[in-house]
Amino acid sequence: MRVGVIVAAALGACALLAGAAGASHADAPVLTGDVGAGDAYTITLMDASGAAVTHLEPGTYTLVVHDHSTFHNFHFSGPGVDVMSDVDAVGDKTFTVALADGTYFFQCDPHSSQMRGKFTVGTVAATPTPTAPAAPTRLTAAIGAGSKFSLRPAAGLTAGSFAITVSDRTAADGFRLSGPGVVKATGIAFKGNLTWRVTLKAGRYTFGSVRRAALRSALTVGS
Ligand SMILES: [Cu+2]
Repeated sequence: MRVGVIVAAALGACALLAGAAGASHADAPVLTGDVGAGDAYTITLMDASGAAVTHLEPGTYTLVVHDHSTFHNFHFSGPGVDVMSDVDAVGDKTFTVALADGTYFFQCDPHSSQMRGKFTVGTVAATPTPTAPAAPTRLTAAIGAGSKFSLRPAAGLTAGSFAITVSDRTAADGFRLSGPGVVKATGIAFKGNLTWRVTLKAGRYTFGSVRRAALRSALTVGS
């Protein structure tokens, strides 16, 4: 009788330990912190799907940090959590972190003004991330001797903002671009490089010689 009671108590303790260990490791979603790849001043925190973390439910997570640089580090902090990789060291570190309602921060300590991010957990509402305006599509245009002109790329373009670098290598003609919402031309006597920032709409544009309409090509911009 006495022996039976002791065995039951020991089994119960084992089951409790196994349960706690399983909850904190095997089932924990993985978050991946990445800092300083190629010694760049970049820091990111991604969820298991590869998306930037903006909001999480409270719980236990496995934080895997990839620290690629000897002058950056990954420092993660917030309610109940304060873990980091070493600034001098390169390598991977894994932390088990319990996230509670609140705001969490990650940063590179030596460069915290520019290398930082944050996200919210639980009842704290996510702050909407402002979407950065898309970078303009870069095109290269040229006109040279004999009014020989080019625009690259001149196919597969879709409506949006463009930065067109124009190289006008002749004082006998200029480069012209026109179409919906845009009429741009370099001076005939002008020689040199300049950049036009334009918005191209879906439709048909022409580009080429300022002097001779016959020396122009069509450019179709898709929607
Ligand atoms: Cu840094």
